[in-house]
Amino acid sequence: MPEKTNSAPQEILSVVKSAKNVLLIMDSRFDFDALCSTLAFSDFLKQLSVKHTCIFGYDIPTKVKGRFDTSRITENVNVQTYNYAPHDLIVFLDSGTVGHLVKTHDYVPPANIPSINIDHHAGNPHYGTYNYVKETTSTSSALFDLFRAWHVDITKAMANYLLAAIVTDSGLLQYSSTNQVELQKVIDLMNLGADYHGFMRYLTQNEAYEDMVVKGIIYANLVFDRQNKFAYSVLNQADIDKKQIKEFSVVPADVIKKLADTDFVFVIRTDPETPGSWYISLRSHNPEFDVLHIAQQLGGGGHKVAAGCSISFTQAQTADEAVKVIIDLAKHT
Ligand SMILES: [Mn+2]
Repeated sequence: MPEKTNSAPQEILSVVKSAKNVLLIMDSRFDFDALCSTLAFSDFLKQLSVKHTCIFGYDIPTKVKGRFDTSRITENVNVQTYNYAPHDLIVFLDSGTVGHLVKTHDYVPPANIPSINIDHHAGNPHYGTYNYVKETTSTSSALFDLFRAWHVDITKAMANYLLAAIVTDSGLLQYSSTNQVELQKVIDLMNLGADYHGFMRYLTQNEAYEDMVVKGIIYANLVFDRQNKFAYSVLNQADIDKKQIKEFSVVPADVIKKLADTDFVFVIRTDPETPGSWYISLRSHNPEFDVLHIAQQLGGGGHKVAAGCSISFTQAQTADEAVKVIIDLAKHT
């Protein structure tokens, strides 16, 4: 990957300060990093008295709304037909590829409005007019660096947002991205008032019934190829509907990635939000195994150890055929 240059933090700050009406668009792949980076950036804009709007193309999970006040984010906005005219700056947070602003992966930002791209995904092509991409645990971790460089007054609320994103995007401080610098950031955020224990309890000791049921489906459909050191599961929307599950927050591939004696795992899904294709999320069990390479060959993206892509129903009519596509690509990884 060729080295791309980041904009200087002070240059980004002056762009933000001179904006009249900023638009924050949340990435289609909802997670705490996408959400909390947006909330923290919004609080920062409030401090600067910069007018702004936060939009998201989909629903924010109900469980999350019980933890964070997301009322400032307008949900289910069609970002492809949205009227961008009132805005003079767009901020993208946690979008490794700008196309992923929509689940069909074909989003194209308006050409006439400058943008800031703040992110942590490997291979982010620096699609913004201004870019700050740092390979770290989370976008919020990169944002924390910017806030400190900008001498922002990081409130307790902002510290809680940043901490939630760092903790979740690092797999509860377990991924290899969790180094001394990131752990120190957690300490620094706790010193700013962030409630680490409260958030951890909310995350780990508070499982929704729906999530347990979905995990049950994923485990029931688990296929383990011991010889070739991979495993996969299939999560069909029909099986979810049969159990009358309307909403869940399980990240399917994460459920099986700890399986011993595998190089990698993946979950194949049908998702009503991406009709016409299988959605595949891949995870490395062996940290040396590069699943991003597989995803990229199918037009997807992500990280070396956690990546996603889709395969159209015309390319693979059944889940078994989709499995075969992945396995053939994996053989050449
Ligand atoms: Mn992230």
